[in-house]
Amino acid sequence: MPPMNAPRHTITTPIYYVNDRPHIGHVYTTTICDIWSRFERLLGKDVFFLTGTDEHGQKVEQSAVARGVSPQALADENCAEFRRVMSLFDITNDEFIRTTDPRHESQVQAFVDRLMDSGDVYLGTFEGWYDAGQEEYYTETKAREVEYLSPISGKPLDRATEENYYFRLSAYQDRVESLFAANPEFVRPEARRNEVLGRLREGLQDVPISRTNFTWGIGVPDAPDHVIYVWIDALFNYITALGLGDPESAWFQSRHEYWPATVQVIGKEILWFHAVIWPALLMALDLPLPKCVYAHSFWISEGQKMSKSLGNFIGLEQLNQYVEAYGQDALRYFFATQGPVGATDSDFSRRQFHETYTTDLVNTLGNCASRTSAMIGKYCEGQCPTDSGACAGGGVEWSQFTGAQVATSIEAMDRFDLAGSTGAAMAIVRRVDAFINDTAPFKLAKDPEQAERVGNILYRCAEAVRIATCLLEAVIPQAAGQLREAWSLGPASGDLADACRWGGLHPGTSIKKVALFPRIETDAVPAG
Ligand code: ME8
Repeated sequence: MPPMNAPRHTITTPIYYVNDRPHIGHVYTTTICDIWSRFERLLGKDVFFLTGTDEHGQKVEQSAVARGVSPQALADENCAEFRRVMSLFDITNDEFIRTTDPRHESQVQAFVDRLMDSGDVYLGTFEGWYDAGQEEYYTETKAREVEYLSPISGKPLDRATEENYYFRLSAYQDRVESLFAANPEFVRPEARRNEVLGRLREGLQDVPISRTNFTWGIGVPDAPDHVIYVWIDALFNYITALGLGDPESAWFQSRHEYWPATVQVIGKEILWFHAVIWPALLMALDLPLPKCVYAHSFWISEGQKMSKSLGNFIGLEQLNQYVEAYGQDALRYFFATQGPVGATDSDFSRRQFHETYTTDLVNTLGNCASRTSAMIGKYCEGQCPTDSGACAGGGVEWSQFTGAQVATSIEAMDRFDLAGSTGAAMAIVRRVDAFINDTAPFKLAKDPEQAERVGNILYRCAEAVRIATCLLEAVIPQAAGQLREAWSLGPASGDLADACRWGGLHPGTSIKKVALFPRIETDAVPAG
């Protein structure tokens, strides 16, 4: 439990389409949000971590027809797969919302009602282009730009003429521009923000918020032929999950203070909806805006874009093989350190995965923890030695050095720099390794007169490894738990900065030998 009055921190993932099964992209976004959530909890924040499934729309209806099942049956089946992701990858979400939940549906209708009353929604005729795969409408200008082909699937856009309800997005041009001018951090990373600013300059046009040519969706209040456009339905999940559309509800009572979100994490392909349409909808409803929309880039696979036609999508089965061979922490560590969190895409390759695991987790962290605890076992009877403070050689001012790395690691995580944060923790471990090699306690231990020095060296090694592990706990919770257990460290304290202060490890503590990361054969996971 976070302390009373702990600062709130709300983090969301996109809600995932149930027309298909989960794949690496879904697992990635969810996992990095899990890492951020865990890290913020370790800092003592009161975190609300939201994820879920996007279950309406033409795509789901069409997939259901193709499978010969009802849309709800397909939604139930694939939603169960997405829920499985949460348990398979030890995701600590606080809520899993489904857009077919009646509590979501009634709130969406209430929001649309409010928008109609305020004049932000009106009935009009849409003429333009439609990307059926993405369920996204394009204006003539934008369609021309993409040569009338979907930038995602490559399939031709459909010409669309429809009587729809429209959201008066054009009325929000100035306010959205001011939002971006006043909040340089509203969209991150910078490259993505610039992309949005470029498109904003072309001018905002009203967007359809209802559809009439299928039925699998939430009905527009008092308009039986219309269902609410899936994107509008989906965006509202972020606030219906907190009960904002129903102030009488239990969800509202216990959760409304978690809005606005601290960060809404998405993939770069759905940036426009989140960076422009979403804040304009919130403005129209007089609701606070999220502090930041963070759009990460894409995983590609063995150098190629993943697509169904190439059949190279990394799905749950394959990810499971990685987890079974290398462990859950290995996948999380790979996502955190090698993932496309910034503005460029990342390649998921077996070779790179194996190398990262072996170099960082086996040879560095695992080896260092095992070496240190083995020596404490051998030379200090398995008890944490005392540090007399005398010089032990090796040229490291440990308190200062780890203090600086801890500050870097915490500050990097605040900027969503997962690799930077993890790197600062691993730098501590690497320094310990070099320190052991430089001071050679295993040689000194042969001389009884050097016992104090050996104790000093080993205390410093163990304490530094403990601090690094505290910083890595959100990324590799299983290994951190193992080390806590073996080194009698007790549970994480909820004040990470304090837990990482030099001297937290008490002399006399029982330190058992740990083997955190086993060495794995190169071809542990079969190709593709
Ligand atoms: O777009 N690499 O759902 P979706 C990294 N329902 N992440 C990827 C990825 C890849 N190659 N491919 C997908 C939808 N993702 C809507 C969202 S939100 C109100 C509605 C991740 O099932 C990334 O987070 O297509 C992307 O935004 C999300 O999956 C899209 O999931």
